[in-house]
Amino acid sequence: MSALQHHSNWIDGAYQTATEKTITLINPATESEIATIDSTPLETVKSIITSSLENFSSGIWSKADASTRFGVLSKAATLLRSRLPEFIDLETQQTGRPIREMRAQLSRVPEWLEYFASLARTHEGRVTPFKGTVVNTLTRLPLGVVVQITPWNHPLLIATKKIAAALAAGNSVIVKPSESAPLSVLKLGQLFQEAGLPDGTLQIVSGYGRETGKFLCESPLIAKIDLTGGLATYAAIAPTASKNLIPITAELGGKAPICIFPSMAVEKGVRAALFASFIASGQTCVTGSRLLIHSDIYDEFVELLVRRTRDLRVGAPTDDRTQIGAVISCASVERCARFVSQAVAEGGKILCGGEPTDVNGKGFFFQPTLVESKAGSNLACNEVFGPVIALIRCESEDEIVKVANATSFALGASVWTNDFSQAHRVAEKIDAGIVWINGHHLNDPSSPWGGFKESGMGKENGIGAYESYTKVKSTIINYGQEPSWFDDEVENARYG
Ligand code: TXE
Repeated sequence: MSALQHHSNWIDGAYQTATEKTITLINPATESEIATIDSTPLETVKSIITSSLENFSSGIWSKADASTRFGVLSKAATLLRSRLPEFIDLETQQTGRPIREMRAQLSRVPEWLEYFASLARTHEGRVTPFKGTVVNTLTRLPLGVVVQITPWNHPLLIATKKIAAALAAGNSVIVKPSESAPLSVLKLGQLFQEAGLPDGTLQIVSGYGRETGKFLCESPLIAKIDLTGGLATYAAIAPTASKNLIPITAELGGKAPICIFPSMAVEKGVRAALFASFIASGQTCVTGSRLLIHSDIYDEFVELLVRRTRDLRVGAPTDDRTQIGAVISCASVERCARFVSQAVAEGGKILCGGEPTDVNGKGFFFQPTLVESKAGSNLACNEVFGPVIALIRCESEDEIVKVANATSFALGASVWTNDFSQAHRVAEKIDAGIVWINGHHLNDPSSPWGGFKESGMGKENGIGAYESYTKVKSTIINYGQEPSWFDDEVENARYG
């Protein structure tokens, strides 16, 4: 029997171990084993779905009034805020991301609970301008049992975004967190119970994506899938979901361009690029992974950027001074290395970094890397999901826009300029779900988040996310006194 702490599934209001079969979690920064979780067998997943369906049809949450939902979600926010340090520690251990990043990110997560609590309390139905003596009301109902498949890069933030929207709308929720970083999400189960959420309304199930996740997504009994993950995962689940008429919100990959124009002070642009590109070691869907720099400032900009990148402090995530932590796995390090060697084979020039590294001989680290690349090359078009950034010299505004739009992804993009007209002109032409002007990574619970093209469909955040967890019911009330059809008087009146 392993001496590691086991973190069980959260099912029907209790931590329950589903199986002898476990998955061992590794701290990516130290390579040490940190805990085990269930690899939940399919029979158990099946009974969890049944139990969630019972929870939904009981009405205990699906028919709870708005003020109850508001109260529970608000209390969850307060509890989370008071327990942030334990969540931050877990997040740092399981992701290998620097503790200073996790502090900054997690301190904002309660806002998602507060925002969706408020939406639950304030969102109103509508009355349409229906013709005649009719009142037509539109009310929003929860969908049913919804499945959320979440990733390892921002485990708590992404799961909380999705859970908050779904619960606010009255759904019963089954979350399958990433098998690489599920610990903080599993902890949410008890927190919601303490906040007053009825048992069985939120189930958190561990396991591999291709087993547990796949089984959940293929169930015809569920009402929606909300996925943040890779395009391959979307492609694996979409055919069955489509056959079962189950809607999917999909937040997939990205290849965000950072467009730097000459009016931007070089110093400021460089700081912006460092933040956009290297936060989370480049493992976010909106990582500024392509720097499109106007040739008027290219040389000066690149010279300073290279110097600053070399100064970034790679180190132990638990050290407050560390700026760059680990990547999630050994496979991730290998993927970064493959991208670098292919970039070189395609004529790219490594300006700094380019190699795997370690901290005290351990860990899955990759040096912050800048590669001068050609538009259209592998590194310029495909997602690395690591700290390997393509630098592309562009001769004009038009070229920057053209290159920015020349990938199959369209999630995030940022435009850096002090020319007000140029900012609007370029932002308008960039095909992406999120365009920042003089900013990057800016996120708020009220602001829709999601991409176009192969970056996915649907939105997280905002009123739209809440509404995507509801279905609209139209009730048509006739208060007229006219005689009914098949009455001669009526037929003559209409056709006479
Ligand atoms: O994602 P996966 P991975 C992108 C990024 C990255 C690539 C692969 O490009 O390099 O995806 O990362 C579950 N049925 N993003 O392999 O596998 C899995 O268990 C149901 C971008 O880590 O998609 C986990 O819970 N579920 C993204 C979740 O999907 C399945 C963040 C995500 O894992 C499944 C992460 C299946 N068949 C990766 N297969 C972002 N947008 O931020 C896997 N899963």
